[in-house]
Amino acid sequence: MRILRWMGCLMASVLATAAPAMAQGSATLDAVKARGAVRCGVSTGFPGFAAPDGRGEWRGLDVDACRAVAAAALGDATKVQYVPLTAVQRLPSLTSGDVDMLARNTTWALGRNTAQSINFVAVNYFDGTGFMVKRAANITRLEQLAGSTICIQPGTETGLAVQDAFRRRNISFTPLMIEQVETLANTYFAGRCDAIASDQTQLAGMRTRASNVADHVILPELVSKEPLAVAVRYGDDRWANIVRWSIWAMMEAEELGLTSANVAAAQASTEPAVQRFVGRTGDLGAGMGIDNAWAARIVAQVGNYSESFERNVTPLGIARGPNRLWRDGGLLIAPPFR
Ligand SMILES: N[C@@H](CCC(=O)N[C@@H](CS)C(=O)NCC(=O)O)C(=O)O
Repeated sequence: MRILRWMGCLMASVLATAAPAMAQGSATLDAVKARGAVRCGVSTGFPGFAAPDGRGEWRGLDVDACRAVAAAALGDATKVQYVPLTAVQRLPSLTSGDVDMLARNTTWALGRNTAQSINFVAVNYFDGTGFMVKRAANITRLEQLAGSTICIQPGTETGLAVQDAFRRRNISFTPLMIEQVETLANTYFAGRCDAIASDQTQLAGMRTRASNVADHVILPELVSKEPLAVAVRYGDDRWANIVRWSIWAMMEAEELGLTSANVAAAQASTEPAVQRFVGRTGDLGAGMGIDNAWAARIVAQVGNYSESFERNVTPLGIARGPNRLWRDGGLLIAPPFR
């Protein structure tokens, strides 16, 4: 009996090693290659995550997720068509096939996953719902917002988080729902709502557009967890792999000490994990239907997670906090690259 089990085991491993690492087919990858660009759904613009800079170039942490996928799939991080989407538009745009991926400060939530036929592939930022108020209103605690009017964008998880938080405290509020983010911010700046509720990063991003930043306070309290994740539509697992491992590659690079400045020299590294990552050994790209230099290219062209964070999020005055690597006590973890 034991011999039989042992033989079964041996056969399974022989079969496993006999199977070649095949180039896998992906309809989305084929379409991306034919088009010569990744169509990436992003927000209509808030600094830090996705917004055009003074020269019209898209910048931000989410933009870097799009660029990483373009570097991996097409060899060039600039080969991205950015598709700005409001909160209401984003999920239908992904399901309908208008975009290949969504990197738009979108909370990974069960209902969205199942009801909208989309798969979240990796969290690229751990956020939470917060509130911004006028400094002059002297509000420091959520309870002081009882009976207030709160500006919220429809099509977001924010409304649900605020409802739960107020119900839990037995206080009420009047929501003022506005779809266009610029109008939303301006409505708050003009004093037509007492507070604006959103993910904390977005509040910080909006505040940079205030005529006087110091007039606005972001309350320290967060009322929900909002793991912001990159998503693809159902039905193309191989594309999902390219997208998720591209995002994780930026985290893995940080863990391995690889940066845009040193990744080329890392080709000479004797460290086995680095050799695998840069594609000198192993065959990690082949299983996704791409070449083995994909991860090194992401780091060379986009940078590691920490470089992206410092370039995009640090200027908003936000610390790494939970978005540190797991080894530094944070929540970011890339599964092993092997
Ligand atoms: N993470 C939350 C909120 C995300 C969200 O869409 N927030 C709005 C509030 S400001 C936003 O980013 N708008 C930017 C835009 O519409 O371009 C979600 O996934 O529902």
